[in-house]
Amino acid sequence: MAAKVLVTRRQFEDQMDRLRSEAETIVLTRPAPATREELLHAVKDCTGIFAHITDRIDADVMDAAGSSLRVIAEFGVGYDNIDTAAASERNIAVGNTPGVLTETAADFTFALIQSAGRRLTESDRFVRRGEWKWFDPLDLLGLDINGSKLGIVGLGRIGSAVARRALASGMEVIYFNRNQPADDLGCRRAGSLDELLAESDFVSLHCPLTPETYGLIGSAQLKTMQSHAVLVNTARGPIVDTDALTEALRSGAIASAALDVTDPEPIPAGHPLLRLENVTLLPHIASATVGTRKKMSQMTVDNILAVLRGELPPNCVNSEHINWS
Ligand code: 8YV
Repeated sequence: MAAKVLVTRRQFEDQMDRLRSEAETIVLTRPAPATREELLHAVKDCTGIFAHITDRIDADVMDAAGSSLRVIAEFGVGYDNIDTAAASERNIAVGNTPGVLTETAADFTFALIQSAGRRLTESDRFVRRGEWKWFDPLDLLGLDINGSKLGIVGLGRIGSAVARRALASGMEVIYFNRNQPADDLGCRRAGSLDELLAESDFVSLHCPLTPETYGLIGSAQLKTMQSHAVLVNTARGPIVDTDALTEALRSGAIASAALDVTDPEPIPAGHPLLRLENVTLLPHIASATVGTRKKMSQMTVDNILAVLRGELPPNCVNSEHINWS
């Protein structure tokens, strides 16, 4: 029987052609993510799944696929939507796309730091509403980038790339990491998360979503931040407690936030965050450039094709648990 691959969202056609040349390829093309029922049905008898952040790939999905399933390839570097322990137990390789989006995500994060500091989205809305009547020297005052202190939570690939941009722009950078990074770029390691939060003018989150980082930034942590401080999240929504953040923004406990990721995602219509002026809300687009998304698609297909040929994915997060011999 020919191998079957499920692609859960529309993707670049040249990459789909690469899959089609080696496997029966099913692409779910309707704009919305697959419902749970659709996913459970569509995975049946698949050898590979080309997965996206919107798919919860847990043991039930793996079991619905059946014993043919050998690879789950995530379109992204973060793979918190995949139960990797369940995959390892079933000898299923999990692939991802590290490296290729690092600089793109860092460009975007630094743009958010600058935009939030200088209140760009708020100022744009002010002009569009027709409220800009005259020059006011005391209106829409922001926070300088140069000379400010940036606290990076998670000095990994993307965190370090953001740190390099910040250092080049005259910021002081401190970081908080569980492990000692290979190269800390000469930045100071904060003794604790609280120390980083208390000292920083800008805080940018770059840790993966794990049970340890779920709700890492809650009400107590937001109260530790300075009232002029800015929180930027381009990592994963559930690292921040949304209700606590909404309250901190409303009460002025912090000055503003810029969020590319939220919990829930998307933020539902009518959510109180949508009524606040001091927050920028973006639709999870940190890696969304033509060049980077094309490379991510190619890497995801590379991960699947390797497995169809009997090899491990070139970027495999659970290789030590896989034994196909
Ligand atoms: C992806 C991301 O765009 O790589 C990641 O972890 O969050 C983004 O780059 C997202 O996963 C879409 O599938």
